[in-house]
Amino acid sequence: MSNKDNKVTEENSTGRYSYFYNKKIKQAEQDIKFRKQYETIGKQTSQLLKGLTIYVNGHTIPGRLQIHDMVVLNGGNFLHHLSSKGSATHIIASSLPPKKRLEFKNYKVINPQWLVDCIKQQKIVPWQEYSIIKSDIEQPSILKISSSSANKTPPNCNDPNFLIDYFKHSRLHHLSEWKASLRQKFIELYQDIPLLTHSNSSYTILHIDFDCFFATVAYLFRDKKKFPTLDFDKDPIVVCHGVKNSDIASCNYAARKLGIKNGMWVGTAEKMLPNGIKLTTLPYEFENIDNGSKAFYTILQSIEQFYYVLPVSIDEAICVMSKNAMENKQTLLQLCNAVRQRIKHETSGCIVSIGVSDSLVLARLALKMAKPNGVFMFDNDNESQDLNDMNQFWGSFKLDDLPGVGRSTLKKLRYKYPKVKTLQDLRQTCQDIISLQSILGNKLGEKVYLALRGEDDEESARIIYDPINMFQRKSISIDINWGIRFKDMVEIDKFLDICSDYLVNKKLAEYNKLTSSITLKLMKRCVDAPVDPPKYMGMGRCDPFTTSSRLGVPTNDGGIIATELKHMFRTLPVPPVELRGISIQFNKLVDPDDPKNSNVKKGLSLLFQKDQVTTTPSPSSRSIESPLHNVESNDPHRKYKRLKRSPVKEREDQLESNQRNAFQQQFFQELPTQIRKDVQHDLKITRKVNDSKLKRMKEELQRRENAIRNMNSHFMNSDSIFVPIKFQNETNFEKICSMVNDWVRETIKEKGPHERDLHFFKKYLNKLCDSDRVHFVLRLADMISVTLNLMAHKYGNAEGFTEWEIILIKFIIPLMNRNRHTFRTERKLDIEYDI
Ligand code: DCP
Ligand code: MG
Ligand code: MG
Repeated sequence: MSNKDNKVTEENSTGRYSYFYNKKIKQAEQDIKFRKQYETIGKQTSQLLKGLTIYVNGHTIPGRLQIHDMVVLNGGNFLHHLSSKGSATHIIASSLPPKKRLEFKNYKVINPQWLVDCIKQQKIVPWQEYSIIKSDIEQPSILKISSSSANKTPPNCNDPNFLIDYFKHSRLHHLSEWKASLRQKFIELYQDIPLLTHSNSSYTILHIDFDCFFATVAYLFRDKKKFPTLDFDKDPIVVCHGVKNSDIASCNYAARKLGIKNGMWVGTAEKMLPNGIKLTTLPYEFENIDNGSKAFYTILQSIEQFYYVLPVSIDEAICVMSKNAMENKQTLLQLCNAVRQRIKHETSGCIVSIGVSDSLVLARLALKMAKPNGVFMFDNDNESQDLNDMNQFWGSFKLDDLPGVGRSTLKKLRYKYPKVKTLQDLRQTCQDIISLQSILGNKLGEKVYLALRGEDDEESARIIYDPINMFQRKSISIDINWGIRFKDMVEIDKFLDICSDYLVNKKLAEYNKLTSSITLKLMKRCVDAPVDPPKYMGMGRCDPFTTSSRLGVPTNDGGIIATELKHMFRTLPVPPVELRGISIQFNKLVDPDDPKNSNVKKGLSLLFQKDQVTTTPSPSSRSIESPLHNVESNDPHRKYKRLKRSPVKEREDQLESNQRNAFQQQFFQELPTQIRKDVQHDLKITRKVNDSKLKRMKEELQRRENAIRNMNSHFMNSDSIFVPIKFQNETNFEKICSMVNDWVRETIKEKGPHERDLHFFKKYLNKLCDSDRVHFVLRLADMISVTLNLMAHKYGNAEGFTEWEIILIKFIIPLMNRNRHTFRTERKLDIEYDI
């Protein structure tokens, strides 16, 4: 009985609901009686339709009574009254009026022949073949690749290869993997070059993007025998997994002229075609897409004028160059065209367009103007740009063309300014920041205000000024929203093991990370959604449930993570059979090579071994050790408890616990076998969680944090704990500072520091870092930076000045960054560095 039915009896004991409820019960009883009568006279019955609930809508052949008998005699439930559509697994109808087609469009509505064929073949035949609202039936994308008909074996989420197969065909999975890998490569390539600074914001930005990338690659690598006369410039072409209800990943510009867009369903696109024009659907060419993108990035990275090639996605990059890198606009245009030519040549014909301007937002808008197959340069300088051109430029964009203006922002702007249609209108209407902030909030208001003036807000500009940090992998996740059909917790636990194995051994290992926080999101079938949604093996309508767990200690131990996931699953109210989708995200990724975490992945037993704790000064490891080893006896609360418990009380407790165990045993024995197994399995997991390494790790961490807190208060006031570090035989830091300052000032004017002096200075800085005194390094760096700034006016061109600049940028700042997470210095080092 469904929850809904329970609710009816409890809340509506009288009235319409109870009438239907009682009627339903009576009819079910009659059906059982009828079946028994049939069996007693020796007629054959079966359990073929067990678990199915069938409702008949309207006139059918065979008729309603015949279908009733067929259903009941074959073990199915016959639904006399459709109280909620979710209560029927199948609706049988011969035809449906348009209103009902709409009403039932998300349900399995089939013609009666399906039932006849099921009984004839004594098996449940696929319902899709018999659907009477066929055109609205979504086909699963994966199935379409591997099979052309629904008769093929359905995907099995219990298959150990299910996850890998799923990822192989998921375009969104490919896109996110590519993006992550491009970001990683960027970090490797650019980590040693100095960051750009805000102070010198005279950069030219080139936003480069392939035109209809997937569609072009699919066309270039099509089966030419199958499409001998296909014309990319004239015929509408789309890339998708199959027909009708699959998404269009990319469509060519011939299709766009007809109103077709990326992201549209194929069925919708087909409706936009004029008579006589056919839509060509081509499959994904993942490997060739990858190759094309590699060629694109290789070419861009080889262009020496580009300071950065910032990856946006597989088909899109932002190239940053100094304004002085090109002589004039003409040479810049020549460079753009040369880049376009090379990319076209080396990708066998893929076209890129380029938007050029002096901010990210303008380059992106210019790119829109450049597409397809062009270059567009926009100069935001009022003096050099003709006012008419300026107005025309802004006037050609809709409000949501502006980066940051999504659907909800658009709605707010339209509500406030119903007459504003273009960005030019908005520029004229919103002359001050206040009015935008009052509609959109402070942050977004400022972003839109600046964007309308062609400037980037601080957050957007981070990609230029702090790309390494921005591109650091912050999380790792998987998202499975198709093919999820489990019977019980045992199956789910196995699946979680596979997910955990994939995330740990493939993803964490690939990026060499540990995780300290997990988020699990489950999609549960909505109460009134059909058990099997129209999209074969899809999610259908679902309610999301999310939970997060902070592990406390970063780890890459698959066992710990799997156990935690199983535990998290059990905290969410999602019965296994109702599960339709799973997402798992590892947040708070940390680097195992970071000395702070060096022991974590090996388990905490090592963590507190004195010689392993390399980043904390020796006194700290001593003070960490002692409370840990004596934690039991030092905990006054525990002592108190122990003292208070009398022997009589202990015996009573023991007795009570024995009784409880005996009762549990008896209770278990009386449970049906399957339920007993399930409950025992669940208890095992819970016990495992309670007793897991993770729990011990969390406790250890807590103790460690307490110990560190104690230690801080212990030596914050006592410098004597530090072993003195000498520079030029001096240990007093103030004196060292003054000495270094004189040395820098003198050598700036000349040829820079002597190699040997510099060697000792670097050694001193390294020692400071090793002994966890990065804040001293910060002070020295700050001092050198200030001196450089003061002397820039007079000695900016001196050899010594450049030398010191290089030392600061290439040695001291990277040294601090490497040590920025060291103990107690983290906050201080978050200071914006202005050189
Ligand atoms: N893509 C996708 N699904 C998305 C976004 C993108 O499959 N939600 C794929 C298909 C696109 C490719 O990524 O071809 C690049 O995305 P673009 O937004 O650059 O789109 P196109 O290159 O297809 O067209 P445009 O000429 O507008 O850039
Ligand atoms: Mg593109
Ligand atoms: Mg793109």
